[in-house]
Amino acid sequence: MKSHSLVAVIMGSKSDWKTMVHCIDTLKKFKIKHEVNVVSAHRTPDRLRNFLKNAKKNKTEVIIAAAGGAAHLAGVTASLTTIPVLGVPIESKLKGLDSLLSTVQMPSGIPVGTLAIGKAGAINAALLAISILSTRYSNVYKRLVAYRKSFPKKVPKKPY
Ligand code: RP5
Repeated sequence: MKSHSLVAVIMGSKSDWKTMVHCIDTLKKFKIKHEVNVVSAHRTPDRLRNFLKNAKKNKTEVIIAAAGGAAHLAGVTASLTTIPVLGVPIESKLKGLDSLLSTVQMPSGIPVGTLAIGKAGAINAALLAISILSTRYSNVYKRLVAYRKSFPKKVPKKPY
């Protein structure tokens, strides 16, 4: 396993942390080396450029980018790198619909793998990153398979 972060998580604002903490918790559960930073495409564009320079140098394998409102962070990030970018739309004044559409509706050419709005998307972004890594790292694959096998125990057979 690499000593550098395999997954880099960025978010447009500190206010996104309450959602993205669920992404980080999931990465931690799977013992995935990761880093997390506040990086805004419109408020801190230089920070974004520096972040991507380091991600390239460190051979980061997946980037998770979360943003709310006019959420262009994932798209701009994807335009500046060939590292796969997963987007998490953060809940907003418009219940995250603005964030979802801003993240998911990329014109053809520059893809962003977009997850669900809010907490479910934050967790699934981590799980999708883990799935991507599992094709290369057998220890990650084993943890993912064990996690999937645990579902039947967690899901009751009866609804009452
Ligand atoms: C986006 O604007 C951030 O990702 C955040 O979801 C939203 C609001 O940011 P704050 O005004 O709370 O800093 O860029």
